Order: sequence, then C-alpha cells, then structure tokens
Amino acid sequence: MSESLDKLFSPQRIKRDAAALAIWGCDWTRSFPVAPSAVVFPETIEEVQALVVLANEEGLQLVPSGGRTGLSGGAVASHGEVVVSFDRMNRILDFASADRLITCQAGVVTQTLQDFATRQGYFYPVDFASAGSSQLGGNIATNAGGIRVIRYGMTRNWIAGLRVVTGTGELLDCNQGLVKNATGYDFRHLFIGSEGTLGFIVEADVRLTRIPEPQQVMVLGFEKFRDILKVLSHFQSLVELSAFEFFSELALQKVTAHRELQRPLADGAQFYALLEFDASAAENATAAFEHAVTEGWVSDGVLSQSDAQAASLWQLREGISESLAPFSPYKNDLSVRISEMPEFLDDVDGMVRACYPDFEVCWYGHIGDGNLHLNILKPEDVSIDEFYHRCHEISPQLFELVRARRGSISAEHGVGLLKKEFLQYSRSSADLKIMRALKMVLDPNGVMNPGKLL
Ligand code: S2G
Ligand code: ZN
Repeated sequence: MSESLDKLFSPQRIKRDAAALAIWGCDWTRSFPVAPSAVVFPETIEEVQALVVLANEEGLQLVPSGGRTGLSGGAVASHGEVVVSFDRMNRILDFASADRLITCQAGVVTQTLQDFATRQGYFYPVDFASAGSSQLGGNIATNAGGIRVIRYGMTRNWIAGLRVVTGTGELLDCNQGLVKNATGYDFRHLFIGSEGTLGFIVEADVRLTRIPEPQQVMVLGFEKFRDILKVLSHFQSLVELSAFEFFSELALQKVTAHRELQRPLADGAQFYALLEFDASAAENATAAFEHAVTEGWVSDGVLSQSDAQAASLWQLREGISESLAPFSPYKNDLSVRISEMPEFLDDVDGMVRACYPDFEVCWYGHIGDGNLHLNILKPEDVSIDEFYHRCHEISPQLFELVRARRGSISAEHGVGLLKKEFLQYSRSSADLKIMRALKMVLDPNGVMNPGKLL
C-alpha cells in the first residue's frame, strides 16, 4: 500500500526499517502500540500537499510527527499509518523586525526559535521543559502552555499567521501575519490545538515581544494547599508574576533524588510554590512574602541571589516530569478556573485518598493558570497493565469532579489517544457534533491523524 510513496519521495526520505518505525512512530507516551508502515520526510509544502492528495487517492492514513514529546499519544501511529516527520522542514524563513514576526517552518525546534528571537533582540516567551526537542508545529497543534502562561499566555497568543495543508491537500494561508483582519472566521484558531486532525501545520508567522528585564525566583514552603492560592492573589496584587508554579514534597523528593539537587529550604513543607518576577519588583515581592509569613500562609522561603541560583531553583520544578518517568506515571493534566481551585483541590485530594490508597500520587503544575498535573506513580510490585487499568477505571470519578466545576480534562497536553474517551467530560454533545462536522469538511476521507481527539 505505501509503495506509492516511492513515487513522491527518494529512498533517503522514506524509512521502513523497524528501528526507524519504532523511533518516529511514537511520542513520550508508552501506553500505545507503535506500528507505522513507513516514515516520510517532506522538505516542502508542495511535497506535503502531494502526499495528502496521494493519501486521499490511495486510502493512506497520515500521522504528523514533530519533536515527539507529546504526552497524550497524539503522534503515535498504531495501525500502519504513514508517519509524516517535519524534521526536514526546520528552516527559519524570515524575520520581519517592523512586524516583530519570525516566519518559520513547522519543524523548527522551540529552543532554536527562542534563541533566534533573542539574537534579533526580541523574546519568544512560550517555554517548557521539552523546548529543547519539541517542534513549533507540534506546539501549535497542541496549543502548548508551559511555565510562563500566567504572564504571556499559551502558544495560541503568539501565532500571527499559519500555513496549513488540509485533509484534501489544499493550502490555507491563515491571517497572513496581520495584526488586524476582520474578514470572517479566523481559521488560525481552528487549527491551533487541533492535534493534526484537521490539517498539517507547515509554516507559522510567530509574534515576538520585548526581552524581559532580569528575573528573580522565589521558592516558598506551605503546610496547607489552599494557602497557595491566597499567596497567589496577594502577590498578584503587588507584583506582575512571570511564573507561579507549585509542587508537592513528594515531587521535591523525587526531583532532588533524580537530579541530585539541593533542597530549597532548611525546613520541609507539604507544598512549595516557585515564583518568578522582574528583579525590579523584588522589594514588592519581599513585602508580599513578609505579609504571607505574618498571615501564617507561608512557613519559609528563599529568594534567588544570582542567575545560577535562579536556574537551580527552576530545576526543582522543570525536572519533575523527567524524574517521575521511571515510575511509569499515569498522568492527569487538569484545569479549572482559579476561583474554583481551592474547593477543586479538596475534592481531588479526598478522591485520591479514597481511590488510590496504595498508590503514590505526585502533585505539581502551573497553579497560577489553574492547571494541575496529577501523576499517579506505579508501585514496583504492580504490572504496568494492571496499574494503568486501575487508574483508567478511576478516571471517570476524577473527571466528574472536573466537569462539576466546568474544568478541562486536558489543560495543555492535548487529548490524542489518552483522553479521547473522556472528552465528553469537558465538551458538550453540541460541541462534539460540530467538531465532527468540521472534521468532515476539512478531512472528509479521514486521512489526517485518524483516531486522535475524536
Ligand atoms: C510540566 C510536563 C509534562 C508532564 O512539567 O509542566 O507539562 O510530565 C508538564 O506532565
Ligand atoms: Zn505542564
């Protein structure tokens, strides 16, 4: 079936060997079979279009592949699909200083874009632990968030234009990088977060902002979860925060052990918050800290005195995901409005204690955005299948709590394969009907990342 690919791609740009199929046929999830039929490496938009047309003619199914750092199975090929890797569409095409826009291909690595922006005297602010290997196309397709959303928003906020090849092979040029454009539906926002199911992002016009002044980092210790949110609102009344992250004592134990890092505070605490702000706001931040201590919300705290110290404090947060990987965590990536967070956390804590009495549960995440990463750690003596089965069984109760507070069962990692069956906890039947109708319009033959999301 995939022999027809040889008409479009030279042998160097197709891989069918087992090793390649295993590498390019998956992302960071490990709970789905990996079985693509081939991997192709287009270099131009025209090649992507020709491939999509061929796929429609020959009934091929295509799975887009970027940095393969996804966490919901969105880039996994399990049923003989052809993986379309954007590794060779990784050029920065233009920098327009008057527009403060970088135009680049989808395969540009996030870190490469960040560094290029800085060299031009600007800042691309979306950042997360996997930025060194994730690609811009995948960041856009999942509307990636990360550690500075509280100040800069999600990837969606930074895309001024998109070129997308739809499921019929048409090339759409969405918004052309314009600041203002009131001409009907803005298709950018249809494709951003669509996980490759409506079309393949091939190019983007990325907005930039000013390079921030030097930042300082504070880590605070808490005994009660709900005090974290009191501290958040108090700090926000005095300081513009660049980040407000949190993690539990268990997360701290795992990351300090895994990376051999120093603990941040002399005394232990139940929970920790990591805050980042402009160094010029340090006085206000210190005043806010002192108030938090007086109120009894915070037990202890540390303020970075150097960039090196700030970086090592950040490692405590950014290293968590990698430190938990050896425990094959069952991941939840939940969000509710900040105002709902205190009660939601109590609900989840109660449910977790009741349902997972024998599992270690690791709490961390972007609490400033209402985003909670709940990782359930697999006990040594439980098989991965048994463990995932038991976690999966309980997920509906967890998602019921999310639904009750009009939250999201996937804040930033996307739905992919992992959360697909639970989509109705966050999207109404009317939503799903319209999403399926849009899929039919843009990908009538089901060529684009079939089985993901819907
Ligand atoms: C984070 C990274 C992925 C994970 O650390 O904020 O989004 O492991 C996560 O949950
Ligand atoms: Zn995250």
